[in-house]
This record gives sequence, C-alpha cells and structure tokens, in this order.
Amino acid sequence: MTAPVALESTIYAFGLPEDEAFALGLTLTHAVQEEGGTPVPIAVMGGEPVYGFSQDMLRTICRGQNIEKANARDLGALMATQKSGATTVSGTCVLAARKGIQVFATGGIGGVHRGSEETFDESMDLMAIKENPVAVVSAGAKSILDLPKTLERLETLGVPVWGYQTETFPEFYHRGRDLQLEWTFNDMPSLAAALKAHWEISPNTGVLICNPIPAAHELPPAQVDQWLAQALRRAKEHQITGKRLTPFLLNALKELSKGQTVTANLALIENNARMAAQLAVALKRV
Ligand code: PSU
Ligand code: MN
Repeated sequence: MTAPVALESTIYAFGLPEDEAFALGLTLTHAVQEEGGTPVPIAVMGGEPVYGFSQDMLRTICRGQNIEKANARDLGALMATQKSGATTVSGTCVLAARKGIQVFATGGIGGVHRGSEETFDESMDLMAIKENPVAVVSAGAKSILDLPKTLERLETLGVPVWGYQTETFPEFYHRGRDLQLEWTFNDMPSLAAALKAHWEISPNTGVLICNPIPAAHELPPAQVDQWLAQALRRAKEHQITGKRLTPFLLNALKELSKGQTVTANLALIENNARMAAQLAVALKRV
C-alpha cells in the first residue's frame, strides 16, 4: 500500500446526516487519491476490523443503525460479540497502528470537556494518541471542549502538538485565537523530517498535527461562541453525558447555525485528508 492515510468512521455514523456523510466518504476517498495517497477508512463490521470500505459498507455505517460508537476500549468486546462499530479517533488510532499506518486524518479530536473538574469527562482520544505512533491530522478541537486544559493534558502525556503553517492552535470552525503553539512547520518536507526524528526518539507515541480550516470556510468566532453556549445549555437541560455528549452537541450546533457548522466541518475534513495524503507521501521520501 503506498502512502496509506487512515480515516475514522464515527463522523459518518454520528457526526453528520446520512446523505452528507455518504457524500463525504466519497469526497475523502478522491481527495486522498488525488494527492497520491491510499485512503484507508477504518471500522469494525460484524466483529472484524475493516481497512477500506465497499460502497455498501459505507452506506451501512452512514445509516448508523446497529452501529456502536467504538472507542479504543470497545474494540475487543465488539470483536468477541460480532458487532459493528464506527471508530472514533481513539479506536482508529489503535487499528491504524496495528497495521503500521502512520498518518490519520480526522476533523477534530476529542479532548477535555468543559466542567471536567466535576464530570471527569476527558476523551480517550488523548490517551490513544499517546499510546499509538500515528500522526493525527486535525483542525484542532472545538471550543465545546476546554481547550487550554486539553493542551495541558497533551503536554502531560508527552504528545507533541505541531502547527502546520499556523502558530495558533486552531479551533475547528475558525483558525484559532490566543492559544500559542510551541512548534510550527511550514512545509511538508520539514514536517515529515520532524516526524521521522520524533519516532526515532519516541517510537510508540503519536503526534497531533494542527491544520486550520481554510480561511474561506471559517465561521466568525463570536458567532460560534454564541451557538456553543446555547448547545452546552441544551445538553445540560437534557442531562446528556458520556459518549452521547459529542454527537448531541454537534447536532445542536447544526440546528442553531442552520447547517453552517456542517458545511465548515465538511470543508475542514477534506482539507485535512488532502494534507494528510501529502504528508504520507512526504514521509516516504525522508
Ligand atoms: N469532533 C468532531 N466531530 C466528531 C468527533 C469529534 O468535530 O464526530 C468524534 C470523533 O470520532 C472523536 C469523538 O474521536 O467524536 C470523540 O468523542 P468523545 O468526546 O466521546 O471521546
Ligand atoms: Mn467522554
């Protein structure tokens, strides 16, 4: 397989409406191929980890019926019970690493939730990036999370957080505000060389690569904050916690923004898939 790029499947099953999700599956496949990479969407189907989907399989996942949200810790149980799961960033990191796939494109990672001092809600994504040698290309994380705490936790875990052509931690729907990154790489050969050096020193630890949403697709930060505040209030009213929280918030944002967050989400994922493919190609040359 030349220049493989892993893709997660939770976004298809739980992050978007079915038809948009299906179209996105096809778009990401083409985007990775156009940049010279091999797309490897990952899920668990009937108890088997799958690397690459047929169109039927993609449709089943997008429909999201009889599909679990599969974190890293769910994989063994899904396999033993022959169930199907759409893998989150954490589940995808584990399965990608098992096949030696070094580059993975997602939209945004999970992180430390707001109010975590009460709820202890921190995404397993952070731990999984620490434990698997995969470069996770993401547009940062949404401010539904507590971003300063998320960055602190990544530091504690020893996960490098690198900007690609940005000095600011991107905040998913916009290119970021005041969270400074310590490391920035401005071209693909430099980024690939840094990854190679990192894996010589820390062969088992992943890296978070931050690729901001293209400026043309950014949503205004103040507007996003307003939608977020409302979405968080709704989640509290409905007492949504645990695994259901992230999909609930995404759906609330979609409604509040009349679909604008979905359009931005699609644009940034495609951008990440392209960049990840360029990185996978560059990694072969270092
Ligand atoms: N961020 C998004 N869209 C998503 C997710 C994150 O903008 O669909 C998904 C990813 O699969 C991520 C997961 O790994 O949500 C994190 O869920 P939790 O917060 O329950 O760990
Ligand atoms: Mn959680």
